[in-house]
Order: sequence, then structure tokens, then C-alpha cells
Amino acid sequence: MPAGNFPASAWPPTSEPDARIHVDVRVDADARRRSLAEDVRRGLTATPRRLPPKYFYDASGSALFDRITRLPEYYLTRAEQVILDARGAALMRALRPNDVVELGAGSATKIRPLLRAAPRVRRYVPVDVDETTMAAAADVLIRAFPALRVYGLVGDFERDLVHVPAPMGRRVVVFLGSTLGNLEPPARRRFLRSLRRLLGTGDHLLLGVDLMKDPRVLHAAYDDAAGVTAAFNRNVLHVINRELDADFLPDQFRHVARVNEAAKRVEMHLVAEKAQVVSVRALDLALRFEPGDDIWTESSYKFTRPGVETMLASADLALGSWLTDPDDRFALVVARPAS
Ligand code: SAH
Ligand code: AVI
Repeated sequence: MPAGNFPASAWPPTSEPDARIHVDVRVDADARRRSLAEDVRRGLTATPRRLPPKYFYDASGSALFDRITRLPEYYLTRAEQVILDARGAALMRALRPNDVVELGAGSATKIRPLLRAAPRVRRYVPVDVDETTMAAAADVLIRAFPALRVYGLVGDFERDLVHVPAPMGRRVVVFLGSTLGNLEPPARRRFLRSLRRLLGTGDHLLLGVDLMKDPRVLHAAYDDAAGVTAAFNRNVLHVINRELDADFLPDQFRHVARVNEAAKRVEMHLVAEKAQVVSVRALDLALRFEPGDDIWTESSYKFTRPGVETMLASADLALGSWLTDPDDRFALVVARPAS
């Protein structure tokens, strides 16, 4: 399809022809509560106790994450931004997208300079579990880009990519910040295969990945001196208290970051400081913790170039460009369908 021509049917909403923001809520508050309930029951009665990191991101969790991105120890966002500033505009000019899908878009700040360099983009599709942050971001974007329409998909990118609307011309899928590293390898493989289905001939993936490095640098990034990452980690207990009527005392759990060099990941844990019984009333569940008992709340995998090439190939994707910051901390990867 020639750039700039889009089928009229590709833009819902038919009921609001002048609307420039359309939000498709695939995970509403009830669905989110149901999946949290299942994950808490399964994860906190298993050994080791685990919780998926997607529950960090209610409005407070997203605000805490935004603070993390400005911490001196958390180099990831700055390193990625250095690459985006140096190469992002030229990349977008070369890829010439009409349609941009951004996974885990959050506050959608990184996309703005990229959209500025890609005047043919007519539609931006952020996909995120956090509806509040997405709504605010969509508002800012339509003011900044008068020709842009925003189709927000509030959903879980591990399950809901089938609900991404059909492409409006050439597409770039953007997945920044190394959020891919928060998926465990089997889930990551499944996810990349479903992401591949969003791409046709001439489309591209722009992927940000954090690189393996000195464990001391990694540890500091996940255990900052100001305690913001600790508050972000404990936020998941506040979410469970509110959503499932539980009585965790988050301050009685210590934030622990561990670098697992063999597995190329940083783990975040919450470790009980005292013996306690926590009741999760919505699940009719009592959880006993002894001092030192641990909840594994996040893995943040770190990558190498050969590892990324293998991972992409297993999802029928081929590496195009590999761009790093001058300190080789972070990589911005351009990939395309391999077949
Ligand atoms: N892209 C931004 C934000 C990264 S924070 C950046 O690079 O700075 C991770 C984002 O992914 C958050 O906005 C969070 O709400 C979202 N997220 C995490 N798990 C998700 C999931 N399973 N499905 C959809 N969004 C998810
Ligand atoms: C969103 N994600 C890539 C962050 C990370 O680095 O794994 C989340 C985070 N966890 C602790 N600090 C930041």
C-alpha cells in the first residue's frame, strides 16, 4: 500500500469519527484482579515463592519506575537515550513507518523524538497494562502531533498482541527499555513468536536490550542508595493488599538485588525480616513467612550480541543493525522478518 493511504476501516471508532484517541481495554480492573488472584495463589504457595513483575505497574509503580529512570545508578535509560539521540531519527527516516506499535510504552516519552523524525506515521499503538499512564501519554501525544491518531491497547503483551489492530501501512514495532529482559526465557520465546506475527514484509522491530557487564554496576542499578528501587519492589505488596484485601506489612520485607552471572540476570527479591502470617482475604489464604523467607519478584536478563541473534532467529527474525552507546552498556537492535 502506498505510504499515506490507509483503509478507512483500519481506524476504529466508527461511533466517534472525529476522535483521535481510541482505547481498547483488554485487561480491565476486574480481569487484572482475577489474573493477580491466580498468580498470587499459584506463585506464593509454590517453592520458591514468585510473583510476575507486571504487577509492579499500578499508577504508583509507574511513577516509581519513572523516578528509577532518573537515578544515578540506573544507567539503562540514559544509555538507551544516548543511542536514540544519536541514531534514532536517522533510523526512523530509513524505516519510513506509517504505523508504530510500542510495547510496554509506559509514559511514552522515548517515542516522541522518534515520531518527530517520522512524519508519515499516522497511527501510534501503545500497548501497556497501566491504563492511567497510557491515557495521560495519549493526551500529550495528540497535542504534540496534530496528524497522529492513538489506538491504545490496555492489555498484557504476553497475551493480547492478537488484539493489535491490522497494520495501516508500513509498521515498526518498538520495544524499548530492555523490558524484554523481564520475561523468563520460555515466556520470551513465546512472546517473540507472537510479536513476529505483527510484522509483514518491509516491517521492522526496534528493540532495546541491556548488555551483560560488571556485576557491581548491575547490582547498584537495582539497589540504589536512595531506596527508590526498594520502594518499587515493595509496591507489589501494596498492590496485593489493595486488590486482594491482604495485610502484608511491606516495610517488614527487605529489598534484595542479586546478580546471577551464570544466568545473566539481576534478580529482585523481597525477604521477610520477621516471622509473620499474612492473610489474603479475597483468596481465603493464610501465608506463613519465617525470617529470611523470600519472594522472587523480578528477573532482569542481560544480553550479548550472539545471544540476541540466536533469540531472534528462534522467532523467525533476523538482526539488521546493532547499535550501542559509547560505553557498550546497552544495545538498540533493528530486526526484520527472516522469511
Ligand atoms: N518503555 C518505557 C517503560 C518501561 S517500564 C521505557 O523504556 O522506559 C515497563 C513498562 O511495561 C511499564 O509501563 C509496564 O506497565 C509495562 N508492562 C510490564 N509488563 C507488561 C505486560 N505483561 N503487558 C503489558 N505491559 C507491561
Ligand atoms: C522495565 N524493566 C526493564 C526494568 C528493569 O530494569 O528490569 C524494571 C526495573 N526493575 C528494577 N528497576 C527497574
